[in-house]
Amino acid sequence: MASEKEAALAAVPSDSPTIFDKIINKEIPSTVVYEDDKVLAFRDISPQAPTHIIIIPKVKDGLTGISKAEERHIDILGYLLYTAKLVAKQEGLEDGYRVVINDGPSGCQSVYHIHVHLLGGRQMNWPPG
Ligand code: DGP
Repeated sequence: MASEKEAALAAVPSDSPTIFDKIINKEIPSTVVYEDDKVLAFRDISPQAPTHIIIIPKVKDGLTGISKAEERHIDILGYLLYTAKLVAKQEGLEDGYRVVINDGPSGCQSVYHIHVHLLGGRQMNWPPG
């Protein structure tokens, strides 16, 4: 299996449907930890921490990544971050956690449907790799 970096460098930035659409539509399985009418949160297939959850908007609306954000996306961007807080509490991450948005090849983004990574359950390092 390619590393996350290799996957990111191989990914072609586009607004086409991604694997996350299949997860939203339940065409492929995922371990969902939170869902409402706006967002879906599920466990990452390649966890980088004991808790590693991906939070996505159900409607992409052109928001392939944070660099494509427009004013119309402000509400959903806030909602994604608020959901990260809710899920962190649900997961019992009381000592802290990390919230990450990768963008573009240099940011190690491999899936072009904006997503927030919620990582926790171990001591994080700084700076990140
Ligand atoms: P990023 O590199 O920021 O684009 O993160 C994409 C993440 O998505 C990566 O950590 C692995 C995860 N991922 C990719 N495909 C699947 C999948 O089919 N199922 C699940 N649960 N996670 C996936």
